[in-house]
Amino acid sequence: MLPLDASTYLLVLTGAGISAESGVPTFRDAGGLWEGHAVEDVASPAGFARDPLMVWQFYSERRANMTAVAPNAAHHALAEVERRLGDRFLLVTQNVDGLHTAAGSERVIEMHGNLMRSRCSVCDRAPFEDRTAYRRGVAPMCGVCQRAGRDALLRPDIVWFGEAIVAGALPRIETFVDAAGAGLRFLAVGTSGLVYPAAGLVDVVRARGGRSWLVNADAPANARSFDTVTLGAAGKVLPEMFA
Ligand code: BV8
Repeated sequence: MLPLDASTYLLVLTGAGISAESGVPTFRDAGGLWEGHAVEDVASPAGFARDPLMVWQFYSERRANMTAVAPNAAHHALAEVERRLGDRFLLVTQNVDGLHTAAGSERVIEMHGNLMRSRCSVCDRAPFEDRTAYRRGVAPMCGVCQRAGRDALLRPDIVWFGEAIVAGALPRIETFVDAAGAGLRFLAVGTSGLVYPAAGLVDVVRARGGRSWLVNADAPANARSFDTVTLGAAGKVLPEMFA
């Protein structure tokens, strides 16, 4: 159980595992998204420069899959806890599937971007909602650049390996952790603990004396960093977890 009281500040980190029961494939489980793809080929600037059509194909298939998925009980459980804690709750997700927002969560940081947005790979136009930019075999181009006489590819509004995470994410987390003081509690759900800086959040919390919980289908790389580890499916464990 994760006790919530008047002094609790709850920081939550989620990964692909929280969306698994919604039918969204994880990255590294058998049959996961990366199966058949070298990560650096589809989730890195070099991979995009080398073969933008292959990268657009990879992300467009994931966008198309999103129309058939919905938040599960784990997403809804976190939205309920946010309603109880208000500004003493902060949800940081590595996921780009938008399911936390769809479940009603508002205090959400999408640290790796969002699958349903695109942005220009050259100009600084704002990222925009884009569900259909890609037609098989044609890499979408930026209209703003075209009008300025430049050829520039659009890209998914996703943080790739080697790119800085979404601006402002880490300072917002630091501010929350500072405000929490002795009431700081950290919950990680459905993540293999392999990707930084997300995987290092538990260490940030421990350095402040905060207590940490992990809910995961199996023991991930950084399991030993957590005070309490519950192995199980997030959709089953989370609804029963908060006292
Ligand atoms: C950066 C977008 C610096 C793509 C992603 C230290 C050493 C070596 C390298 C580094 C290092 N520190 C930083 C790096 C570089 C790199 C990194 O961490 N590499 C790793 C591989 C070592 N990090 C970066 O590049 C980051 N940027 O550090 O920038 C910088 C600073 C300034 C200026 C320039 C640069 C950026 C990382 C972001 C990469 N992008 N995603 C996309 O989505 O297509 S990462 C990708 O992995 C996804 O976002 C995904 O969310 C993330 C992590 O994976 P998980 O979510 O954990 O998913 P996974 O499948 O792995 O695990 C699922 C888990 O769920 C499993 O454990 C499973 O058991 C469990 N599960 C399954 N079902 C359930 C379940 N649990 C509960 N219930 C269930 N039902």
